[in-house]
Amino acid sequence: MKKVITYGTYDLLHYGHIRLLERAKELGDYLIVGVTSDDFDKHRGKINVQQSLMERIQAVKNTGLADEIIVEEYDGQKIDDIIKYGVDIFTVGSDWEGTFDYLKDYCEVVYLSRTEGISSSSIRTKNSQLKIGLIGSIDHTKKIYNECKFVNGIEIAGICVEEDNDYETYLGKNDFVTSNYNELLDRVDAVFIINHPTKHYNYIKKALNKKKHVICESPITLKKEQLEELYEVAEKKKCILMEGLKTAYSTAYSRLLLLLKCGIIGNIISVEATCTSLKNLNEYKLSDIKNNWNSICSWGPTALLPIFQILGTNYKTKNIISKYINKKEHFDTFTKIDFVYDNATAAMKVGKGIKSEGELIVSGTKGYVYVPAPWWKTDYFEIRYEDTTKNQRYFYQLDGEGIRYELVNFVKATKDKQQSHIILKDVSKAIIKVIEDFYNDEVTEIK
Ligand code: C2G
Repeated sequence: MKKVITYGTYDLLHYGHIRLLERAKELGDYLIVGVTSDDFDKHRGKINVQQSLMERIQAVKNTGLADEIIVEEYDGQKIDDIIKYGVDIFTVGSDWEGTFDYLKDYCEVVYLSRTEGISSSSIRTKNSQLKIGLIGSIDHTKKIYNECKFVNGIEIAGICVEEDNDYETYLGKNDFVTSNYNELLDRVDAVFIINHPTKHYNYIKKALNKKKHVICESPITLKKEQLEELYEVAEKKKCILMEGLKTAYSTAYSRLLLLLKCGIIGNIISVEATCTSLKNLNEYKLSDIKNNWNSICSWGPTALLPIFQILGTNYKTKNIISKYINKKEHFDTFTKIDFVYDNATAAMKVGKGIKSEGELIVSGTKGYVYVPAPWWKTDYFEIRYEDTTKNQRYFYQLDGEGIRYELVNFVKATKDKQQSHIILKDVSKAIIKVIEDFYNDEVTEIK
């Protein structure tokens, strides 16, 4: 009996896939189809897959062409499978021509011509093309602008610039650039707001009232009451209002949260998060300070995220300590906040103009988690124990600092018409409450 094996994601199974499976089947007597696991696809940079592994397996099953279906989970598995299943022929579409020649040491390799004019990407793009507008400074919008190119189903329909000389960065391509926010809103289904936090509330409200979905760089507002109001408007207008906090969407960080929930380090006693960046703040003039993000807005939401997601939002007391560059403008160069919970404690340190080790440490009764700097865009963490032979290291692919996954989540939320569950409203509200208290001067100042 001649055994044939082929692999694929088979997302939104289409005629191109079916033709390939038919021809693969004809090469022998028994066809094994390897369907890629969700993690493996993420690992190899396929982040736009819309169907779950089970849905994709079912679709392959429904073709009636596969005699056996297996799951592909790791690099190099093809060699293992060929040996394990006694495979005679490995086959795949011609888009992979040459890539799998190394398998010739184990079996025959056949590249079948790919069916032109159809692909999962084109179906995904056709299904939903979310027209998004970007608003904010060049530094901030440029990153999002670049990452949008990697996400299916999203298209930049315009950019709202704040400074006249920012035009040039975007013009010259097919970009629509304006300094008029209303003009931008009229062209889009959704906006990504990345301008100064003091402007967020008005910009979000305007967008939601025009029934546009919103993703806004954290902090969404500077007052808890305003955030609650915006959530209500979003609900009334049936729009998505999503927190733009890229760390929350990264695979390593979200897997870490799950492991902690499983009790991998026992009861959690302490969470410590530090985020800093160094800029020569002596150069800041007052006008710069007004336009710039202070430490608490730049880094506060990120540093507070693991505290509230791990320990919850019901802390008993907190103590904010800040060092200012300009107290009147609330421009802190460094802020440290200690939280006391019933059974735990937490601390965050944020700074612009001071530098510290940007690590995340979670301590528990059985062991601790160590996420090395910069923890907010990590692809790696360690679970460490007294008995070091039990230590475990975890690696996950991180593309585009997490922005790419954030955008995928946003597109999905707008398509499903369901707010993303990654950052719960309670967590967002707790973050804003801390920032509001900072602005209300509930702060111990150090000179
Ligand atoms: N295919 C095709 N014609 C198309 C689209 C896809 O012949 N228009 C083939 C691909 O060449 C592949 C199979 O259908 O052999 C599955 O395609 P995908 O789901 O896109 O999977 P892919 O990313 O190509 O994974 O380990 C995974 C494999 O390497 C292939």
